[in-house]
Formats: sequence, structure tokens, C-alpha cells
Amino acid sequence: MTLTLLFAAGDEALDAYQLPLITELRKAGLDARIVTDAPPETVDYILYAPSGPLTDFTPFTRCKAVLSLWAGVERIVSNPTLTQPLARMVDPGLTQGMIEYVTGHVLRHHLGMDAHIHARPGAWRPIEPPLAQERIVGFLGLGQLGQGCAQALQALGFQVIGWSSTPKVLPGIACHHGPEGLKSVLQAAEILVTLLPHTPQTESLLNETRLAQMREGAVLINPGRGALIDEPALLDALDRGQIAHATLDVFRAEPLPADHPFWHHPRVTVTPHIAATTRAASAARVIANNIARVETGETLQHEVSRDHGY
Ligand code: NDP
Ligand code: OXD
Repeated sequence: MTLTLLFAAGDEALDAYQLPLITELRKAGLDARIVTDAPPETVDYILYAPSGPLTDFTPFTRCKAVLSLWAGVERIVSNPTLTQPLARMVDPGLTQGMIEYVTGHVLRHHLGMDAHIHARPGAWRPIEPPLAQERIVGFLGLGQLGQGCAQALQALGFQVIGWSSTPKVLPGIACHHGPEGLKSVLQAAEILVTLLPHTPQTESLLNETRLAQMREGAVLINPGRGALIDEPALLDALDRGQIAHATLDVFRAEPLPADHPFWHHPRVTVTPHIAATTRAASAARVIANNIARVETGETLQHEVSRDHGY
């Protein structure tokens, strides 16, 4: 029987995904058609992104799983109409992109590149940066992306510490959990990278109290979600120099409004939610393999926990 896959991630995404999906579904031995419209009761799987049109999952009575093209699922996970299993995106291309973004921005601050890029002509100021092994980089979130980035920086020689919900043992990385663990990471990190999902527990995690626990002059890099940060508290910490610089990729409102103070703050770098995008070629493989698993009675991979919200 031909499977019906409803592509509910927007027309722009369809242009990028159609061919890779057809190729990978075939390779996985699946007979499937990709549609953007179909009677809901005929749909077997939904490919979802928040940019797509779908908000009511109730009529999709035959649907065996909703597969998110995004890693972050905060805009769908608490949808009360969603009774079908939900898988988030874990894509090698996306992980690689995040590793490159985080490594690049960590190295910018570690090496003090700005001082040279913005130097006045004639200003010859040789400043010796510390070596990686003399620099502590902290991660809030040690999941698919946090772990990938932490391991890449550890391989470059950085002292890497991290914090997650559950205890972890990762070679060469000092792993913490719980409230005391969070405090330890905040107090130690010279460069802090936030790769947590947005959940009720992580909402405004970096508030006035926690920002004050960070090292004087620390750098914050946030490619996780804007809602992890209490914005007025961060602006205050930046104004005082408690936080030397914030590189922010994600925001409570996106696109970041033109009059938002982050745009003009001398200690803020704004990037427009480009830290890592799901790559159609590798993501199509992940989706096809996950559907093939369900079709052969195996468990859905990367299933989101409704209790945890990620
Ligand atoms: P994962 O689900 O793999 O990892 C999440 C990590 O956060 C885990 O280590 C988890 O702990 C930890 N965590 C969650 N809640 C808490 C909590 N309350 N306290 C402590 N630790 C917590 O997600 P990914 O690594 O794949 O992605 C992380 C986020 O990155 C996404 O949710 C999304 O918001 C963002 N993202 C941003 C992109 C961009 O372009 N800017 C692109 C893709 C994703 P544990 O391991 O113990 O469960
Ligand atoms: C994602 C993102 O969650 O792009 O995949 O932020």
C-alpha cells in the first residue's frame, strides 16, 4: 500500500525537500507519495515545521507519527490536538552546522579577534591570547547539539564543562547536573554556550540571579532559544560589563524587531537564527529511515517526551 506523507512545512521547504525525500524513501524501500493536501483520514505521516500551515492535528486519525523538521519543538509539543507520537529532528547536517557556528564564535572571543578587526590603522597592539587549554568553555545543554559542540571544543584543547538535566559521563568533559551543578558551570565558564530547549523549566533560566553568578567579563553565546534569557537582565549585565559580550542567534520575537536594543548594543552580536539549519539531504535520510522503522514495527527514533517538553 502506498503511504501518504503530508508535507506541512511550507512551500519553500518543499522545494528543498521533495527530491531528497523521494530519493531516500525509495532507498529505504518505502512506497510513498508526498502531498501538501489530502483528506486528513488518509494521511500516514506528517512532516511538520512551525512555518507550515498545520495547527489542528485532530482529524489525522490514521497518522502514525508527526516528524518535525526542526530540532526545537516548543511550538508544537504542547498543542492539545496533537495525540500522535512526535519525533524531533536529529540531523547530522544540522549538528555539523551547529558545531561550526559555536566553534567559530568561541574562537572569535577566545582569540580576541575583534580587537584586530576593528583596530585603528597604525595601532600595533600585540596581545597574546591564552591557549585553548587555559580557557574554560561551559555548555548549558549536553544533548545532540551541546555534546557535539562540547566534544569539538574539547578536541581543540579547551577545558570544557557542561550541565544537563540528567547526570552524564562524557570523556574529557566535566559534566554537572542539578541546581548546584548549574551554579558551578556558571561560576567557572569564561565562555558560556546555551544549547537548551525552551520548556517551562528553562524559561528565563538566565535571569538576573544566574547572570550575576557568571564570571565577571564572561562571554555568552546563545544559539538555543531566545526565551532562555531574561532580556532586561542581560542588557543590564552587558551595560555593567559583567557580561563582556553576548552573541545571540535566537530571540523571543523573530525576526528581531528593528528597534530592539540588542541591534545597537556595542556588546551584542546578532545573528538571524542561522546557527544551524536542518539540511534537506541528510534530514530526508533520517525521516525515511524513521518511517521505515515504524513501518516494520520498530520504535520511532528521537521521540519527544510530552512530560519533559523536548
Ligand atoms: P536535545 O534534546 O538533544 O538536548 C537538550 C539538552 O538540554 C539535554 O542535554 C537535556 O538534558 C538538557 N536539558 C533540557 N532541559 C533541561 C533542564 N531543565 N535542566 C538542565 N538541562 C536540561 O536537543 P538538541 O541538542 O538537539 O537541541 C537543543 C536546542 O537547540 C533545541 O531545542 C533548539 O531550541 C536549539 N536549536 C537551535 C538552532 C539554531 O539554528 N539556532 C538549530 C537547532 C536547534 P538531558 O540530556 O539530561 O535530557
Ligand atoms: C531548530 C531550529 O530547532 O532551527 O531546528 O532552531
